[in-house]
Amino acid sequence: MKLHWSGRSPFVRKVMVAAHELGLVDRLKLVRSVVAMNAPNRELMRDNPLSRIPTLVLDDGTVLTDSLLICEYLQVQAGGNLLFPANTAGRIDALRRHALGTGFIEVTVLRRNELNRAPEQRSPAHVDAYAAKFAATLPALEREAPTLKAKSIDVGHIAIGCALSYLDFRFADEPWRPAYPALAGWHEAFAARPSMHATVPVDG
Ligand SMILES: N[C@@H](CCC(=O)N[C@@H](CS)C(=O)NCC(=O)O)C(=O)O
Repeated sequence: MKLHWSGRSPFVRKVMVAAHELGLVDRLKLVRSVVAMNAPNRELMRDNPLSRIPTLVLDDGTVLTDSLLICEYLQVQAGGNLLFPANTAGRIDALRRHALGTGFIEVTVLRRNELNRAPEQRSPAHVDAYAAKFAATLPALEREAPTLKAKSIDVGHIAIGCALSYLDFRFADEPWRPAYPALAGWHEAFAARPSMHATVPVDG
């Protein structure tokens, strides 16, 4: 399987953590694909017209896009239900936490993109809106800490863990741990997993 990959994408990291947890990482052939919202990658677009990563190309040519779908495909390949609980209540809860974590990644990426624009091109309304959503999500995640601790890993843990590690990678000058101790405690343990160690973000 070919995975359009980048070592700095938190969405790609979700897939890589899942692949490590499921013992499938050796089945992935990583292809470094550079993306930017304002610069479509023509090579990548042959596989994914949306020019987004992660994009997984199966051996029969089928293309899977979106990190959650790719995680679910990997789970099916591995068998079992480690990342997607079999019982309905557990599955809905995992997907609920996944949506919160992935939504946080989306807001954080948008916020960073806006802040990276030249000052005269920035939209103050967007900067303020992203900052407000960012600030409101951290306390919501703090309230999730007991639920996160109740189970070792599923797709919800992966999304929230990768979201928080993305803050450390891109917003290191905005320390979040002092205000959110329960979340910080959970993240410290989660970040110690071999799957997280193996996928530490890299620029370039
Ligand atoms: N919902 C998608 C989002 C993927 C995404 O936005 N990836 C970013 C990289 S971090 C990207 O490809 N951006 C380029 C673009 O949107 O043109 C997923 O979960 O895989």
